[in-house]
Amino acid sequence: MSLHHSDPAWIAELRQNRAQKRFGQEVLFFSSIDSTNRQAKEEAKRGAPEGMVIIADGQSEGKGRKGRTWESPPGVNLYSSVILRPSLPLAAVPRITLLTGLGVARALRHVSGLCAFIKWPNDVLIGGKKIAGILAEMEAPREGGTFVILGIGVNVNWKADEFPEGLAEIASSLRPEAGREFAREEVAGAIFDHLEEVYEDFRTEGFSLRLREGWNRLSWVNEKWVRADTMDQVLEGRVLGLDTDGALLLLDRGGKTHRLIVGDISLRV
Ligand code: BT5
Repeated sequence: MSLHHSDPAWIAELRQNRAQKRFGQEVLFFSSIDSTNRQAKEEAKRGAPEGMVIIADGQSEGKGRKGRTWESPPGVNLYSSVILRPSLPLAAVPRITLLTGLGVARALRHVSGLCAFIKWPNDVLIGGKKIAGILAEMEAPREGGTFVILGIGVNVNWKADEFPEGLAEIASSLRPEAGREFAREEVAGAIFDHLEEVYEDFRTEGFSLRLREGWNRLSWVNEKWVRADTMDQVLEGRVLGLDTDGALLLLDRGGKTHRLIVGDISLRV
């Protein structure tokens, strides 16, 4: 397709590597875009198939949760959105976020050999710093065709001294952590492979013991004393792990167990 002529080598490589796979069999690449999640939604509304991936070299309005910004400088990182068409209710989105975290953490371990952990609900950390973030958005148009957009941002070759003010303390990228550069097609390929795997498990077995145990093993917050902001309340307690429904269990000082579905967690020292 003429559309692909100006695509960079790493995208051509990725397409070749994904030709026989489900996630990324079709890759739409943009050298610059506002947000790959926004674009993916548009593609999904036009009927794009499950597994289509939107990738951008840089984003001008990369989105985090709750109106937050995802810093997206060009040329160094991975900004991708995968279109899913699960037959699930809206309430399943938090579980999809958890599964994606598991897939991304496993993929980053695989490509870098580093100990990547999941920080509930949607971050992946290496060395205690945020390397990747996930933004899962579901839409159920009235005319049917429910879809989920899995937005995944990974800091790959971003250099430590290039981080904006304030972010360097809490975030990092694969390059400074591993002391080498990474091919973006490799990072992307590993992520899509691991996502395919967890998503397939989820589809066939639901939120199974195997998935929960896999998640709990890579959880950064389990057994730690945390402060959780759940939108309607702020809680403190020790994290016990995920329960069968995918809620995070928090045991407070008074011995009461709370079930968290959405929110943010910070560690208390
Ligand atoms: C997230 O939100 O972590 C979800 C990020 C999803 C980004 C991807 S990129 C491809 C796709 N297209 C989009 O438009 N978005 C998705 P949240 O948990 O709300 O975290 C946001 C916070 O992370 C910010 O407030 C910063 O503190 C921090 N942050 C911003 N940019 C970062 C970066 N590049 N690396 C690490 N941390 C960052």
